[in-house]
Amino acid sequence: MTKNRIALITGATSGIGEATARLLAKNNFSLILCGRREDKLQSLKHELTALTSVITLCFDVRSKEDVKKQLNSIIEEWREIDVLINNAGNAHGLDPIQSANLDDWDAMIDINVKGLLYVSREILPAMVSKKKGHIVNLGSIAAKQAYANGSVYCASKAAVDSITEGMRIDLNPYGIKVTSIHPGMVETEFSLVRFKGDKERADSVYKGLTPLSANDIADVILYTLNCPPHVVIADLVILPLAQASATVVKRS
Ligand code: NDP
Ligand code: 8X3
Repeated sequence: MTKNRIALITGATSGIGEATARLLAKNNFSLILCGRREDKLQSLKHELTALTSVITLCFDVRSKEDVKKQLNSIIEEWREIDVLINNAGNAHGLDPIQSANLDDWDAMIDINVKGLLYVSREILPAMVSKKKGHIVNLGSIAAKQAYANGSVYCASKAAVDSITEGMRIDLNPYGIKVTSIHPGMVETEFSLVRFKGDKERADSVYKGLTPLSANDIADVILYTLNCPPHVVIADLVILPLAQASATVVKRS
């Protein structure tokens, strides 16, 4: 019997991360689930333990110290991480550059960019020493095209795009795969977080169209993880049929 691969997923408590955890659990991955909501981590662990081995780590990716402490607390038998899915992230606010909230900017840059870097920096040395591994970074259509009132979210995802390209270059000598996934509109808690709990405004984002689901993106992530050893899916944009670009959307 082949050994399960170990996948560490950040942002596993909701949306794309949670759907990916569920799918990988059914496809021969052991899981390290990360997020800030301990209750959600525990209920997902409880559910998925019927399918695979699961451990959880509760930390905020913004804290360099916590990231280090939590990732270093992983016990020996879980340390050989094969797959890192850098998914934790959100948009905070949708406001013009001249009047946006500075705390929203800090959140997006600290979580989406610096958090991804902190987590990667802890995991990569072991992958480099064993010359094996796969990093999947969640970018966005917003990485490719800026849109009105989204400049800093778009910039944070453009930074992820650039970091991903750089990672692929730096890790090329070590045979480590690096994949960027850039979804368009996916209905998750994303808009609820962006609009600070305003459900009506969040729901209106997806009105009159069929958005992608978190499962659609999980399917794509699994596909990238199951390609033959010599194949790397480097950069993928996935849109719902109704969406032609970051801003062009057909609604009924
Ligand atoms: P959700 O809001 O549903 O999930 C976000 C996840 O990130 C949660 O599990 C949350 O967990 C975690 N997270 C947020 N902040 C932190 C933090 N400071 N520390 C640790 N974990 C954190 O959104 P999605 O599933 O939609 O988003 C996942 C990724 O996909 C993000 O990077 C997003 O930018 C990207 N994306 C989403 C799109 C969409 O339309 N939904 C489109 C393109 C890209 P917790 O709160 O427990 O910490
Ligand atoms: C999330 C998709 O278009 O709201 O990254 O920026 S979008």
